[in-house]
Parts: sequence; C-alpha cells; structure tokens
Amino acid sequence: MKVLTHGDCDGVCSAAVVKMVYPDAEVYFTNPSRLLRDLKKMETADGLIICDIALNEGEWSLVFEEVKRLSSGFEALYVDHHPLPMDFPKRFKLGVRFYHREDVSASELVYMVFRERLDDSRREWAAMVATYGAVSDYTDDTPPASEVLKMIDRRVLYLESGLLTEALIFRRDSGFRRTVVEKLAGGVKPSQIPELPGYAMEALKLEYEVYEYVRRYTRRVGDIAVVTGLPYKGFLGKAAVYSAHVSDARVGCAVALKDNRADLSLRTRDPRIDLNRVVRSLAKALGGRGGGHTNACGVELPVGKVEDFLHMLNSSLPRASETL
Ligand SMILES: [Mn+2]
Repeated sequence: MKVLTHGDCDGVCSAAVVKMVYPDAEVYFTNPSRLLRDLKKMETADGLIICDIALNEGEWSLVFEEVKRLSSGFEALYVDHHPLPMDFPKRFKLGVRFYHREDVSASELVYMVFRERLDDSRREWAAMVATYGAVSDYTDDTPPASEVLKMIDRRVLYLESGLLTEALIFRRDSGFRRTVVEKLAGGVKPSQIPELPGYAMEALKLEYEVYEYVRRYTRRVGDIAVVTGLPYKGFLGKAAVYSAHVSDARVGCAVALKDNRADLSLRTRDPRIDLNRVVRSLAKALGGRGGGHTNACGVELPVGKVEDFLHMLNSSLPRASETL
C-alpha cells in the first residue's frame, strides 16, 4: 500500500489515519504541482491512496490516467477537500474511488472512509487525529471534528494541533514527517512526540519575525496587499492573511520567487470574493496554474507575470462599495 499525501498537518494526519488501518503502508509526500510527476515515477503497488492533494485545471484527467495505470488489480482511493477544477465532470467512471467534500478536512474524510474498519478505542483516537488536521485547516466547525471538540477541552486540542502544525512548518523533510505519521498512528499525542514541541517553538520564533517583515514591507496593488521575499519558507499563507490586515486591504498576497517561477498565496477577508474561481482562470490565462478555496488559494506563475496577475486580479474584484 502506498500513500501520497500533503506534507502539512492535515496531510500528515490523513496519512496517520490510513496507517492505523494499513500499518505497513509506505507514505510519500507531494503537492498539487508535483503530483503528476511523482505518479509517473512510481511503481505499481498493491494499493494506492492519495490524500489532500488538489487537482489542477487541465491536468486532473492525466492524474487519473496515471492512478489507473498504477492500480491494476485493486481500486485506488482519492480523498480530497479542495474545490474541483472547473473542467471536472459531474459524473465520471474511471475505476478510482473518489471521495470529495469541501466542508471537512482531508483527515476527517479519510477518517469517515475508514472508521468502520477500526475498533472502538482506535476509532476514538483516529477521530482525534482527524480533528488535529481539521483544526489546522480551519474546518473544525462541522462534524466529526466539532463533535470531538465537545468531548475534549478545546484549548488542549488546539494546543496539540498547533504544536503539530508549527513543527511541520519548521521540519519539512520526509524523514521527520514519516516519523510523525508513525507516532500519531501509534497513539502518541503531538506534545509527546520527541523533539516536536521544540521544533514548534523554533517555528514560532521564525513566524514572529515573518510578521515583523510583513508589517514593514507590505505594499499595495489597488485593493491587494502584497508582500514579497519573506525571510523564511513555510509562512506564505499566514503572511498573506497578515498583510491584508496590516494594510487594511480586502485581499492579501504573499509571493515567493524561485528561479523563474513565482509561488503566490492569496487570502481574502471579503466573503463576496471567490478567489478560487478568479484565480484559476487568471492563472491559466497567464501561463500558470492555481486554485484552492473561495477565501484561500495558491498560484504558480512565471516570474514575469506576477505584476500583470496582481493588476488583473485587482480589476476583477467586486467594488468595495457594492452591497451584498
Ligand atoms: Mn487539507
């Protein structure tokens, strides 16, 4: 059994729940822009589960083709909670079990798929692990996470999930991520995983420096707050949120440049803005790709297209004065 998952808290928790059902599963970490490449390099296994990886515009059918190629003799599982590409069909028959809901985290979805396979005590722990993922992805207001939050002191659960989220920002290597999956699957709470709380504290130090940087270097492109060149990796989403607040913009955007490619993370505070929809089509038109949720998404663009993108995005925002 092979598991391909995201390297963040939700992805790691998804893999941990899978591992409670398939203890021998091999876990690999990937992301939406790398998924197709990674699948092409993979060898056939006796089982394949993909968790928490958004499907890209114009690429999803190739991804499913690869998944089908890899899954002769068994049915692969694809579990995700990101909005689907615009060109995704309502119904399709591809020989892949596809579980998709947007109101819960991937870890909660994995838990719902497998909960009947676990005995009572392990099921309770799997629900807890899924809730760590849900808190990290801000989907803890719906069941099953909302039910778990009634059972255990909310502050303790948030602390555990926070430690896990932060530590995974500081240590981004597969080795550490695999150890965490293993420990979580074995019933160890994040605070009890050796060295994890220390890494979380290190991440916090960097995070507060990032906030300081954002406060100082955020600029505006119309109604979009933009910050580029963060001193550390792993904080793009948080920097996007904060940049919008410090400059009182409706959209925040953090940009990371790498070679001739730019990674952008966008957040909006305005519920009338559907970032996912706008960003998907703009990115495509500019030779990039992107998407995510209505209020939070990521984009990959050629470096030279970033300013065009920001100006086009700004002119496509609904006017601030327009009423709901
Ligand atoms: Mn997720």
